[in-house]
Amino acid sequence: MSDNKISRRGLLGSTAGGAAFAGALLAGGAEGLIPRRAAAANGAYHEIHPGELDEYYGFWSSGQAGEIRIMGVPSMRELMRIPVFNRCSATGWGETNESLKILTENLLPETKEFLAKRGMKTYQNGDLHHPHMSFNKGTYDGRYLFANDKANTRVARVRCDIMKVDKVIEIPNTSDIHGLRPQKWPRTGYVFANGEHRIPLPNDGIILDEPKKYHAIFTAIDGDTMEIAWQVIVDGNLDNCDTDYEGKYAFSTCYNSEEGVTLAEMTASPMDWVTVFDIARIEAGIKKGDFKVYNGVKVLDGRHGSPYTRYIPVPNSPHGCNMAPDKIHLCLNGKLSPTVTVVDVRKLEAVFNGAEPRSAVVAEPQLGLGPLHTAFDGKGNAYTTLFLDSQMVKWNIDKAVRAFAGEKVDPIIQKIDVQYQPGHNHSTMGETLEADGKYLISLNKFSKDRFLNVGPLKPENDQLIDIAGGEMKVVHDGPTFAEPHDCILVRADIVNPVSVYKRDDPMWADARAQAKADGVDLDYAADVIRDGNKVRVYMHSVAPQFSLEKFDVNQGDEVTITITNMDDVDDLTHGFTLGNHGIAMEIGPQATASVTFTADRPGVHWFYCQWFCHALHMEMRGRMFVHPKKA
Ligand code: K7E
Ligand code: CUA
Repeated sequence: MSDNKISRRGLLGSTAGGAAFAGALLAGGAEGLIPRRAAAANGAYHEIHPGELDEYYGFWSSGQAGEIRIMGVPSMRELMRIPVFNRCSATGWGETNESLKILTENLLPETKEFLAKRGMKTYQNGDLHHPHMSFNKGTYDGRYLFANDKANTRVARVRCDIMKVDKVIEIPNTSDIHGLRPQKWPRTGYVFANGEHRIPLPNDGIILDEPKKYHAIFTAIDGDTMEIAWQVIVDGNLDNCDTDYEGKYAFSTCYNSEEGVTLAEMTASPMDWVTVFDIARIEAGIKKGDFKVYNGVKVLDGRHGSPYTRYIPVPNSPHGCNMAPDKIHLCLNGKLSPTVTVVDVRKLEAVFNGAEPRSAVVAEPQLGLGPLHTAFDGKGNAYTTLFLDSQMVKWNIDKAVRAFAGEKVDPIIQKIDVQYQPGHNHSTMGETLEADGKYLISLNKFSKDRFLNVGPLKPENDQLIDIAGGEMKVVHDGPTFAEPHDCILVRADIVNPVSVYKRDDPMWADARAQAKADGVDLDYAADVIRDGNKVRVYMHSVAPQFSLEKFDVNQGDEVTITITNMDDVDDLTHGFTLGNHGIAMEIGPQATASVTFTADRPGVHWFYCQWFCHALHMEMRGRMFVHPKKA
């Protein structure tokens, strides 16, 4: 450990840490050295020609854009976007009754009340950092994607059969969900979510500027029901997280063991820690009633001295938390420390039984400046992003362990420049037992000069790195809009979405029930049902026509329009846009979608199909007559 000791001063210089950090950040790496498109080590197999399909699905987060993006890898083509926490103009996500139900049904009552006062049903923004797929026996099972919302403390689930969100839950008692990981073994299971920012519990205004009385909270969600199983109060805060391959532990990095609120306070200590959660001990604690209930959730106290957690010191402000597919090594990325701390999870039982916490640390290689995240190739190698150095470093875990034990061996195998300042990286199947070591993605926060100038706001640069040949080679630059923090790369055979919806999909169960109550057959609907000042308009569509060319409502009516797309052809999506009403929605093949609004604009209003569906798509339209209120 001695020659790995970190001096914060040495790293950041003697000036104020923030200024030095920013300076290093802007310095960038060596520029212009990497050709735009190099041949792959073993032939240019990363070239995907027109008509060819990609080998991997990439699921990209989008940070403050609030959505998930589906990419093809290695072509780096963006294939689709899944609206999650954002409002989507194309699909009507955040506007249709079906999406609003999902977005609102698990908001806390006080959130609903707060939003209603702002004239909102749900939040219109989110900050989605970490998309991860559900697991079965240590590898992806293609069922679900889970993702966090750092901005509004939510977790969402995407159904991978249709690539749409089916659950959004707000997490009580905590603030700003950051790290998120599903359990890998035996299956998902729990989805773990880190509340990053410390707040009072309860956060009701009684405690304000008393940071020592704030808490960070770790949440376990049942991935099948999307209900919260339990929460654990911790010391420090919670940044990123991961789980082991035996279903025993979850891990979270803490960059604020100081429990400070200013930059100086948060970075004061040369050591922070990784918090280890013992899942069986926590479950036993729940069983014997060792919890308090806040907002209906069982909350255990996992602070220092509790049987549920251990705090293993890690230098300084660790960020990424990555479990290697060798099932043994957990890598904690130093951020302000040039090191990655490697914990051997086999030594954790001893730590829970009283061994010194650092006794589980088996390596701490010095890799370069600003290590943020680590990916794996399944061959014993790790790839770590160096934010400040603008580099990717490949190193060998076994060599790092041997070096830590005193052997004279250099674990670093190769460093390459990336353009510029990488945050997350990810390798093909790299967070599973099927890690195959073919490709590595570097998600670079800055693109600077890599693309045509588009103004002060530049895209980011997602670089594809070929790692199959043993040597890292950057083979593609891909600009992306704000701000993919993370991605996963899933072998294409694991993901099997349908092309046409099933008519009995639960997504529109409410619309189906209402239609039944109204005596309407959704499949062949062309009905207008009046129910007091509520009007329910039912249509179906077959390209290029809606089943109603016109319908009448009165000013002030609450109108619900429900449309079923009876085309059952692949790729035949219709839409419904109601002019000058701010309404547009997607209706996929065999799907039903609905929207509710108050008809308050007398006159003729055209509706039209906004998804190009037919040669006569422009003719796919109709009229809504709004009769003025009688004076
Ligand atoms: Cu940006 Cu995973 Cu939120 Cu690191 S996190 S870079
Ligand atoms: Cu239907 Cu365009």
